[in-house]
Amino acid sequence: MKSLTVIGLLTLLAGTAFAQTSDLIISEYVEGSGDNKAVEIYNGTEDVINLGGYTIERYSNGAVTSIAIPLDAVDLDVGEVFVLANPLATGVLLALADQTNGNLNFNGDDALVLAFNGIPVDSFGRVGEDPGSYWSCDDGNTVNHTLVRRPGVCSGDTVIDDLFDPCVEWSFQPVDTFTGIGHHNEDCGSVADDASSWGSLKATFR
Ligand SMILES: [Ca+2]
Ligand SMILES: [Ca+2]
Repeated sequence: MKSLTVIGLLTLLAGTAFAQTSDLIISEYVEGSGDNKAVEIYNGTEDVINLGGYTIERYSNGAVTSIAIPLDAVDLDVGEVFVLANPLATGVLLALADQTNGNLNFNGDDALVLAFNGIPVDSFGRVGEDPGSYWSCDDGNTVNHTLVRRPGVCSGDTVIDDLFDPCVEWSFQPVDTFTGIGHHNEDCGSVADDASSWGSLKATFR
């Protein structure tokens, strides 16, 4: 048996916990023309997650109270995304949607929160702040753009009312870009290729 210190083992186990996203995250935000609005939600955890109990909350124009959209209680497989769109969106976007809801009608200055049983697990924007027309940074702003979560983001933004700089965790694409909808790329690792999975741990001890 190879020698493996307790600290080494703990490091491996910690690596396992770090290897996936900690909960669902918002992986894409579509603030397009007309009613082309959508949110993509990604399951980067190691477990199938049923979306029952999850909501998208919309906080409009600096409001501190929200309109909640319950997600359909369907199973979201590991590595898969769920797309919520406005029902009046263009057909190309609707074809990519798993669920539609008319309350998904933000327009750049509205904060969104992904919550589970009312507890925030991720957010976009800053609840309680009306930024005018949009939040902005050097790369762009939150109106008339598609924003994709950066691959290195492995946990949600659960502090819903602090400063929001969209450049930190999001990359910008032109208005009405839908080519990234339906899949998400991250480099948080996965169970299959994680060197600290139980399988490789057992192999290490063998
Ligand atoms: Ca935040
Ligand atoms: Ca995507």
